[in-house]
Amino acid sequence: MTLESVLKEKGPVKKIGVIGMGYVGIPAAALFADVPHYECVYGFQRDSPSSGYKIAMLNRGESPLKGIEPGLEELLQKVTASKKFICTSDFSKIAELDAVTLSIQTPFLNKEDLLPDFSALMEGVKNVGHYLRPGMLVVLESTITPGTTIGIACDLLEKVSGLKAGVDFALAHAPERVMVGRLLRNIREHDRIVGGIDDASTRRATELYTPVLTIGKVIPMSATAAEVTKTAENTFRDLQIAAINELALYCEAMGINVYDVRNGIDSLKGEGITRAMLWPGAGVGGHCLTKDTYHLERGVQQLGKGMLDYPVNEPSLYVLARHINDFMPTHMFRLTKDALQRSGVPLKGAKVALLGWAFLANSDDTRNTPAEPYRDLLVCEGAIVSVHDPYVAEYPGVPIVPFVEEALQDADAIVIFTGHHQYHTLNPKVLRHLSGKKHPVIIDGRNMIDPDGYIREGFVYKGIGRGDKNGHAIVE
Ligand code: SAJ
Repeated sequence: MTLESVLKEKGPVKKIGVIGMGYVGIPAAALFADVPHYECVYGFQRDSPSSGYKIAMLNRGESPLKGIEPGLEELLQKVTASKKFICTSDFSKIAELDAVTLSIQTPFLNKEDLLPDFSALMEGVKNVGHYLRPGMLVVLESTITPGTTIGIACDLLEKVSGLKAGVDFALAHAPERVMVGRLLRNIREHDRIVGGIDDASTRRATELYTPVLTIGKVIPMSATAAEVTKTAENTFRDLQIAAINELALYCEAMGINVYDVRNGIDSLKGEGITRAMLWPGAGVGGHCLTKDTYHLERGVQQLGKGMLDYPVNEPSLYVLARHINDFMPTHMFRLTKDALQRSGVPLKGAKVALLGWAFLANSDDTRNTPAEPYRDLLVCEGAIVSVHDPYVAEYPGVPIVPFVEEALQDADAIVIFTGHHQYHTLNPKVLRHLSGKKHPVIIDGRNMIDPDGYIREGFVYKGIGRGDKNGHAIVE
């Protein structure tokens, strides 16, 4: 029997399981359950001390996710009321299903060796293997190193189940492309990359996802191509940011305004001309761009072993981009140190108001925030750092003050690290009054303020990419 005939015998996809009730799995399960011809969807969640609470919450139609997710609660209410969605910790129910997707986090163990921790995902794969039956489709949605689907995931499924991938069951990778705050919209409207280990698997996974797409369409390819697509789409974004960050550093060194140059380059329009200019800043955080490059690199090292033709002794452009972006907090530190020197304040004992701890403007997401290495450098030099963030209430080991005035009080230096809306309205006169200093320092890491207003107020100003202003005369 071929896989095609096994799937035909199984009949169309009707019963679905989603493993991992997180910000990817919950909306995915709710959307599957909302498809009329899908009979039922199980959301699988381990009944662990840390996250077992989600099971009861979800079965009440409540979302355990933080933040506003338009439409999600209503959808959960609807699909739980109709009993089309049930959250359970009973993984044996997998045996009844036609398709199972896995949306389990693949964090990095530590920043040094940049090796991802696949243990949770592989635990999920093993659970599926235990209950795998002929004709089932297994889909990995987590972001994974290229080669994982056809490699360790396939091997583990076959080992535990005794079944053969591509013969007895279908296997695919369909990477998630959701962003917090627009989960349902992203799943419905983004095109969906669907990569099977073979054509029959790709077709089966296409059948699974097509009904949840509204504007988006399925883009079929191989499983490994899908893994490379996902990791490379973030690698390319990180590369674009590094390109403009490097240009900003050059402009500072040459005494010009990077935003003049950016506007100039951007003016080159016309057929097929793109420059995709992004924005320079104090650094790159988050859990996507900071790790997906390293997934891609590991993929080519493993899968492409001995096959890669690349300039001898040259570093990967993509890893170099990561290093440039990770350098920006250090550059912010140097700008702060130089400006304090100009205002005659020693770094040791200087009071620094650090505005913005979240890695992303107008969000409370602090994962891999670039503000942390910056703060560490200051603290290491004996500066006293007061952190404010309108969206972040707490962070392990870092006191965060609730009111910006508290951070600004007596500050020798004010450093804008995250582009929160609130920081657009900072007023130089008010800041100088609160700081109480003759020549307070202002460092703009996200192009949030007008330098001239602060320089006129007697501030020592430094901004990323602002070579035209960073050496300004101090107004007495
Ligand atoms: N950043 C810059 N300059 C820019 C853009 C971003 O310095 O021009 C910095 C941000 O301050 C932040 C970091 O990069 O610290 C990441 O910002 P991001 O806008 O890329 O947000 P992420 O990390 O949440 O990226 C996600 C990704 N989505 C998924 O992986 C599903 C990414 O693919 C999306 O392109 C991105 O959201 C998006 O466009 O919102």
